[in-house]
Amino acid sequence: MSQSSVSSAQKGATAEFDAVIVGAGVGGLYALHRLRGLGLKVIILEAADDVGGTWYWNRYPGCRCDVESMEYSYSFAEDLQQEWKWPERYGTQPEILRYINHVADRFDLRRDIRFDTRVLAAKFDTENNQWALKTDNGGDISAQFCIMATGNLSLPRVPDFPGLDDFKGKSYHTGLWPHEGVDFTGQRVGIIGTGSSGVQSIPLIAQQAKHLHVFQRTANFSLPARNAPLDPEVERKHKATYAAHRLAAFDTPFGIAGFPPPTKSALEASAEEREAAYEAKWGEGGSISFLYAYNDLLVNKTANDTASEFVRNKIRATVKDQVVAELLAPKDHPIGTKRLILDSHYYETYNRDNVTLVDARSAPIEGITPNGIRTTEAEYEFDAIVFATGFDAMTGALLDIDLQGTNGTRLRDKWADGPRSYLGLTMADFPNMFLITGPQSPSVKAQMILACEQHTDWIVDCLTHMKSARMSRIETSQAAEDAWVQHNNEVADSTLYPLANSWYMGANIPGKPRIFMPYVGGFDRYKLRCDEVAANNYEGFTLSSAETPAMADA
Ligand code: N01
Repeated sequence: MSQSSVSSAQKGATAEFDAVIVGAGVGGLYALHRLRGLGLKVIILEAADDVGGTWYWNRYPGCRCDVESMEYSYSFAEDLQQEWKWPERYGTQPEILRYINHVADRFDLRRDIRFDTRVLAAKFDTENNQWALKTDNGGDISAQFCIMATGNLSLPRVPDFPGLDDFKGKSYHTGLWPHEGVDFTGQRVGIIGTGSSGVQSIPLIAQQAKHLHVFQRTANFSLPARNAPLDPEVERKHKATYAAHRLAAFDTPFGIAGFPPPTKSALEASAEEREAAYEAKWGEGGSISFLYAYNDLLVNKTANDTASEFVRNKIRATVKDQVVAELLAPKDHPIGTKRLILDSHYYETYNRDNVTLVDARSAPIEGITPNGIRTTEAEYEFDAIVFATGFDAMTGALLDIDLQGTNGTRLRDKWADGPRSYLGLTMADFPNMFLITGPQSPSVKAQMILACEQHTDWIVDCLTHMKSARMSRIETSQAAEDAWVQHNNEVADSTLYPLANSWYMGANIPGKPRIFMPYVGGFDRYKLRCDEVAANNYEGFTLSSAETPAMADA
């Protein structure tokens, strides 16, 4: 059911707006709220039939956020954060979606969202300084500004296995989970993938299925989340200083306050000290906490080895079958260089009689058969297959839309060798277009909601400045973009991150250019740079009044 409140008269004709936002996830919703506050005529175009973005689509069993619920929420409205009650330390998908729906209603956002509308293409009309967007439901949109809030992990991907369409049972992708849920009771289930989605869903699917085969190509590091009901006293204390805590979060490397950066190298500590420190972090739960045990875990391989081996030993101690334990113990990448997973009883699940780990590294999956999955060594029969195979991350959703800027520049050509942006916010040849948490911004390496807020706030300040200066067009210089891309790469190369075949590197998509995509110099440093750019009269940008008048007064 479409919940679009945009009048049907606008469908089929070109509707004109000051700004169009693509995507009604946490980024797009906040952008709508803020741009409306500027008095602009704004619309969101959203492919789904409701709000929520990633939290709308990912409804697999066990789906929950790996950032604590008191942090993973909007900071912009004190009343909202004081009133909302999170039941658990880490929010479940249904709870987070309920929160996002509440925000949409509370700020009356739905009336400016056109649901069931996928953007197919957007082209910049240089003469009129307008973005012209084509959608799949017949209605075209034109707007002076275009804000891409399309998400970083929003284009699900099933590998191109031969025989995919031949499978006679049911198949599911974790990122496109049926709304009514799936009951695996009594079924033979195969799951492919052991990233965050696989690791979260495997323990719950195992509780239902008659038998679960897990196809693991690469073992991943996972820490216990230590999820629990939110302690009322913790909540009370947090809320007593919520506003100050949020402000402080903007000045931290991950956009989360309360984790003082470590000052000591792992190599300065004795083996006993290190063991005690890791043990304490293991007991605490949380990935930042663990990786903050020492200051060099993400930059020094020898230091990292000590933390990696600690977790491998935990896996060996948890999983009874030592052959299985050794397969589950990651050895191909330093801990933290792939997204560090938080789980609830993941490794323990392999002690169940109805769970079998299949090593899809030594015997790769050759294809899907009518009855199941065939590897180079064996055939397996299933009633259902779950693809926990991830996303075309960071760039996929943007490249899925045929974006065309000035001089006929297509994004697909511009990014053929990897993404290029200025601050992950804008791109040369794409005037008046802004990215929310685009590649080469902290995005997935920060608390995502805060990252969305920071980008939107910057854009709103920029548009306010343009309005007062009676400017109608902003474009990024090629030199500024080149310098930022180079800086992004240099920062990544000073860390261990590029050592992992991660989706941060585009490594999960065959043929995708290998470039480390998120900015890992720290959210705090990044925000300072964005603020500096604005304070230096929008350094790296050209602002002009071009052929059209500046934005109309509200
Ligand atoms: O996807 P992934 P995800 N044959 O890309 C395997 C966020 N998230 O959906 O590593 C066999 O991590 C692939 O194997 P390999 C979070 O940022 C957050 O799990 O490429 N296997 C891998 O094991 C996360 O990092 C939360 O060798 C194949 C798996 O599929 C990101 O989303 C929850 C294969 C894909 O793992 C993505 O997580 C969920 C093949 N041909 C997600 N192709 C929380 O907040 C792929 N694989 C907790």
